[in-house]
Amino acid sequence: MRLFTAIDLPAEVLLRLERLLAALRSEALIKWSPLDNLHITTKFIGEWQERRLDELDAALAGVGPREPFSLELKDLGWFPNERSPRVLWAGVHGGQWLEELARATEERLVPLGIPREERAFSPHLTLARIKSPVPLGRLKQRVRDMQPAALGTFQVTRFTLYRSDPGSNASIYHRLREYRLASAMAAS
Ligand code: 2AM
Repeated sequence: MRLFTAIDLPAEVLLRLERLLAALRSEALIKWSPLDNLHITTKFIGEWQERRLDELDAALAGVGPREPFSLELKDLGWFPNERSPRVLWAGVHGGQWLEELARATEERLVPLGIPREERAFSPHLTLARIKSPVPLGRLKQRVRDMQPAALGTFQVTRFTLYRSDPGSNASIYHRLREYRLASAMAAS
């Protein structure tokens, strides 16, 4: 199975994203992410054997303890760039704590044989994928007009282990386990 860890979004942020996507979707015929699929990946694990799930679970449970931290969603942009885009994203600003969570997750998984990412951690929400050349002028202009697209700030108190299954249109993500950041647990 194909796995990754991610931060989920609270209901009020999803509501803003729903409105944003409703405004953008009609501007271009590209592969828009279903609302349910939106998440912030902290570590892409890749293929993993089901019989080794407990091992992975134990490693992820050891990622804490750490403070819950605040994360801001704003700015829209294109990967790799606006001229030849493959992904439309919403920006994720979590400062050093988000970086640190991603780094700690990665380090915990190295002893299990899961390699470190070669590319720098670049937190984002994938709003749409561009798989084939289609007219994007209207969408690009709309995205420019919407900047800085403030989508909200929220506290990160946990992260989730996901399984990604291929779907006919978009991948289907299943929540497997949740991991609370330790101080959040102490506070509740
Ligand atoms: P993306 O949305 O930018 O494609 C499941 O595929 C999740 O893991 C997605 O959020 C995806 O990010 C992320 N991911 C990171 N590295 C990946 C890789 N090498 N292959 C597939 N997905 C990856």
